[in-house]
Amino acid sequence: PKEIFLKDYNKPNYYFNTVDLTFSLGEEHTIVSSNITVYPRIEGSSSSPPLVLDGVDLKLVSVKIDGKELQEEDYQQDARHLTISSPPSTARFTVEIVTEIYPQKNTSLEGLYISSGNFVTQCEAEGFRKITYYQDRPDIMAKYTCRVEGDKTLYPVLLSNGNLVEQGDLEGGKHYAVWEDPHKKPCYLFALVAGDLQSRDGSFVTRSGRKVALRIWTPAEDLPKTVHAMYSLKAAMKWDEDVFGLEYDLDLFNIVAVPDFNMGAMENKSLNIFNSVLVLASPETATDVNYAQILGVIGHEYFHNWTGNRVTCRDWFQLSLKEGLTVFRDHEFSSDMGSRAVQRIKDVSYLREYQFPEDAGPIAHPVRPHSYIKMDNFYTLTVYEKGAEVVRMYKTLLGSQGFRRGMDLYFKRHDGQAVTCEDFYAAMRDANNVDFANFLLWYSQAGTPTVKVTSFYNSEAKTYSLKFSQEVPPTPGQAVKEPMLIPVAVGLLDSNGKDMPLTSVYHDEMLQEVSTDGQPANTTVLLIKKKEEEFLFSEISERPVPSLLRGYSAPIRLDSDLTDSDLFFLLAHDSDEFNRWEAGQVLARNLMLSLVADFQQNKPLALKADFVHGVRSILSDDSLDKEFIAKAIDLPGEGEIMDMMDIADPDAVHAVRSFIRKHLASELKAEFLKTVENNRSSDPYIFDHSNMSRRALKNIALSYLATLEDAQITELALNEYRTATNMTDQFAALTALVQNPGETRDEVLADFYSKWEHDFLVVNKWFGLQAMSDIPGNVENLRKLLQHPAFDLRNPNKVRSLIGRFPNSPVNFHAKDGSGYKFMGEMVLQVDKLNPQGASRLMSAFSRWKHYDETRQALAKAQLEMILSTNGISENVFEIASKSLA
Ligand code: B3K
Ligand code: ZN
Repeated sequence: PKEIFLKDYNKPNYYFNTVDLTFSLGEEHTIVSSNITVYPRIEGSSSSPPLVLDGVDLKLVSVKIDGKELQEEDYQQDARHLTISSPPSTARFTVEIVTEIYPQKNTSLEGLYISSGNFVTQCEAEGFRKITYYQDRPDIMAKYTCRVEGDKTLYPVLLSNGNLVEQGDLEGGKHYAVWEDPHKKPCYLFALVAGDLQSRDGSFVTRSGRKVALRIWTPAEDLPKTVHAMYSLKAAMKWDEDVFGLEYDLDLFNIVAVPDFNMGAMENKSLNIFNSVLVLASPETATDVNYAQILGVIGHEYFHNWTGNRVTCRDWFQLSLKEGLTVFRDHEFSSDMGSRAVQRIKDVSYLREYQFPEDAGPIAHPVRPHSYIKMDNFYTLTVYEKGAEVVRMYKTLLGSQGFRRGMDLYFKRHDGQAVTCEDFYAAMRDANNVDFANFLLWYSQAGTPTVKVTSFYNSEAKTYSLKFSQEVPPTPGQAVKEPMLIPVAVGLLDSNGKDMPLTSVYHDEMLQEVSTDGQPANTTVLLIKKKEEEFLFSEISERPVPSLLRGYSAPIRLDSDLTDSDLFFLLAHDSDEFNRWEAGQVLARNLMLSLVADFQQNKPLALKADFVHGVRSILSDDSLDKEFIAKAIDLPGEGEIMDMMDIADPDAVHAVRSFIRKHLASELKAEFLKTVENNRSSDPYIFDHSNMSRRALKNIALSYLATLEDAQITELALNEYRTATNMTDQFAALTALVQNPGETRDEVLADFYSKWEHDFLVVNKWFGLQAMSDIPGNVENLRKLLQHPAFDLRNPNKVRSLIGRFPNSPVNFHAKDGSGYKFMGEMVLQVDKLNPQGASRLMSAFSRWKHYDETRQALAKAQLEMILSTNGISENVFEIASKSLA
């Protein structure tokens, strides 16, 4: 396998101007004809460089240049390329290529494939080369037309990018449609769908008066479940106009939902293709979490129209240019549609639970990676989630208006271009006339920085000092790191819990006025630029409690000298809601880590009264948002705690987390029962913040209560399960009940399946719930479920539910007998034969194998070695396995 490096980027020798494609769809094979107008990058040079086209799994039928068929000596072919040795040295020539492909046999789900009898494409990152020979790289941007021909009965709907310009009937029961996309695009944004689908139609009038037809396509029986997706699309279109001044640029926007899809969704120009789970929702079948994800992802793909499509990436190393930015935009969108604080809590929890471990293990890579073997392996949490945090930091540094100026300049400069992360940085810098020099290190240095803070109050001088020191840990290939620019948003609380006015601060021997520009009142952003920095606030009349890293202003690990009593104080008073939650999390993390140490030394576990008291006071504080309460009383995940340990101990962490949950449930039983009672409702399901919050709070209370394994509670939960009028409540009750092994568990699982066996998305929830279960020896249940009639190794959602979710139960995945690792090792190899992308994603379960004890390391290593030594593994799996073992 060949490793590709960012430093080796070269401009292409040829550009493409127009691309005319014709697909003749068939049951045995599909014929693809492509007609490309080509021009050299350097015009008029005497000898023309070869034209190298990418192509994989293609049968070449013919190649013509300027209408003349090439003879075999005029080109070379290998497993990955078609090279035309000496193309004409004219300013412009045409290349016509005919290939034959086999979508019916394509289980990799990239290129053209079949899902539920319909033709679907997925081209990002490098799937277009499985359709035809092409320069498959994002800096080749061209105007496309696409003619699709197929059987009229089997494929009544024929879609591609852009506008429908012609359609009609053909002989032999066939028909055709011609699509024309007026916008230049890279081939990864090409799409085609052909099948028996129906649409929900809507419309949106842009602020400049363009009337856009909106269509969401699904099989007929699923159409009723597209109401929420249509609502989400309109909300996203409006939001992008309001917040970024960005309008949609065509008269038609299509979304197609398909059941077999490798990831969540794909932003193909005007023809977004979605995994059904991110489109279809009804109150009876989808949870609040599903509804919120649909809103976020429909937004995300729509927002790509500007951040990704109009302005795209020069090369795949720049992926975060579009993904980090678009994730940031979808987070902002979801914040504006719901609760900003709660959205921030969700996003940060996710980052810490999953991205931090990635950034600390063998696959750690910068937001802009330096090299890859398979690009598909780099659609990572680091590129997406840490990338979004990097964009958020620009906004924190520049303020809302400054950030908007930067975005405006970015589009003004680069519309229609394929650009780099430096171009984005330069637009932000130039629009604001600021220099934030070492900020670019966020793109090139991997690893989560740790920032230590110590504070000192001088009661005589009335000054308060905050001393910071930063450390970026070594990561594979990057032993030594430089200090980065870290924005730390800070407020100081007085003894009444109110924000102190901040007037001036000394830094680098200079007295500066405090700027709270663009920040909430009395919050200032301190810029940590060097390894060590001190800031001295003046006119501080009493010892304050500092609220540090407000809103989580940088993706770092903060290590402060706050005491438990400071943290309880912040939990009760901080005006920054995120930091109120965070104070509780720090308390919980400290508690969990100290109990883990007790557990490891066989000491009895005990819970401090002030912790129980803290949870009780949050739970009974009517002034708080209910979803905030639900988040605040939820303990940090097991992954987050293990990530903080030198040697992760899944058994200890699980025992401790379960102990605290059970103990809280018994101490606060009355409060939890009251919470369930008070937040029940039999009103029809509404997806809005107040109803979601109510359900979230009720359901977390129920989940705590169910840890008690008490007959009365089981009855209560069963009753919630039976009387639930929506999936959120029904699934929450089911989840609560199946925590404990036994007859009730088996019965209720069987009941749920028999209720929902006709609905594949609900059945996936059922698989997922069982996969994540902590009940002892669960791996045997999963092996049985692999044989279940509803399971299918070819469908990525099913694989993700039943196999991909298994590591969410660390006790079972990391079982000391190695049974979990063995199961996963076998599954990786089985899936790899069908779908390398899916297999490689499963590998992430092993990504921190060196972080466990020696016994576990040996067992995990044996699986990795077994995988790596297997003949015929994909490049995708090879890359992750070999890097994990390096
Ligand atoms: N851009 C796609 C991801 C494509 C992944 C290819 N392996 C979805 C998204 O991030 O919007
Ligand atoms: Zn994206």
